[in-house]
Amino acid sequence: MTRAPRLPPAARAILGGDRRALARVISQVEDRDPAAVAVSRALYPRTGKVPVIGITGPLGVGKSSLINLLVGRLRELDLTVGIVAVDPTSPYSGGSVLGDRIRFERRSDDAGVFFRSMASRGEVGGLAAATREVCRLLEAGGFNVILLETVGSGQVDLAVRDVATTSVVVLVPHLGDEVQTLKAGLFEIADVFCVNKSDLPGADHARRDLVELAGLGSGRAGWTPRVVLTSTTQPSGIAELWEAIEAHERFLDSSGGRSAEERRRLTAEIVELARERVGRQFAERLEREPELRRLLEEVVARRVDPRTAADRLVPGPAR
Ligand SMILES: Nc1nc2c(ncn2[C@@H]2O[C@H](COP(=O)(O)OP(=O)(O)OP(=O)(O)O)[C@@H](O)[C@H]2O)c(=O)[nH]1
Ligand SMILES: [Mg+2]
Repeated sequence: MTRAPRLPPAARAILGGDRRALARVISQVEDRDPAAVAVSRALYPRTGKVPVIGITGPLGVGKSSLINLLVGRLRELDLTVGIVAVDPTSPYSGGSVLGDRIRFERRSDDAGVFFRSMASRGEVGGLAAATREVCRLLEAGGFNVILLETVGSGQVDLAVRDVATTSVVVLVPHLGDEVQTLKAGLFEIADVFCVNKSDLPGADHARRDLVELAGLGSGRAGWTPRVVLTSTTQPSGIAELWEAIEAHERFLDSSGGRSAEERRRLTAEIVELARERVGRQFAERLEREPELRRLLEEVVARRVDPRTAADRLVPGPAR
């Protein structure tokens, strides 16, 4: 008979619903404190089952307001919710993140809701891996649904696809140039389009545009993105937004896409972690090892080009 390996105390505390332990380990993950590694490792086999919903879109479209109402809806459905807000610049420094914290703190007496904001500290690399780890910790802490807010700024939203099971792209009426941006990037990641601020004029027009755009794409693996209108100031569409998200989650199960997507995301995570480590090792070696330092000097002197030098570090077919 095999015994389950003993869990580190912090992992046991998290599984037992200890929110302070959860908060502490999340901080360690953010700080890349090696203390978190054993905890994450021990909890990993118990994760990967809850939906992670990415809520992304340009600045100020109402992502936090939507999350606030979605949380209310999920609590009505008796689901517990972990929320991660990824701030691409700096957290706790005023602005909307601080505002979000204050808003969410009103729910701080509700043990079914846990809010956390994370800093990317200007580096996109590593962010997806850290965010995934935090989502897994929240899952281990017993939350049924994870909501992930990221500001749409190119690379960060693309990273959302490496974390979320369903990605919601939030927009507002009068898309204009945004539709162009969508074609370039956000469009590829959307499982659900949410036209928020539908209390403002132009919402129906925006919906028509998006439905048309959504129909144009081949749809990822047979899914045509849903388009939902919402307003948080004159609350409407929130139940529909959750239904659209659930429909996509059900689609993942019925189409077999869930495991394929998880496999893709985990591949991205492993590659990201390995790339980070290998990159650091090579940078150190180029400084330290005499032979590699000479190679670097050759590149600096323009006698060897960077690609040839990289080929010597990592032999392989040129691409
Ligand atoms: N008219 C209208 N205004 C809204 C609606 N939802 C949000 N707002 C307003 O839009 C502003 C931004 O809302 P947030 O929820 O902070 O938006 P956000 O996308 O989280 O913003 P960032 O995190 O800064 O990108 C606030 O002033 C909200 O009151 C809506 O449905 N209708
Ligand atoms: Mg926000």
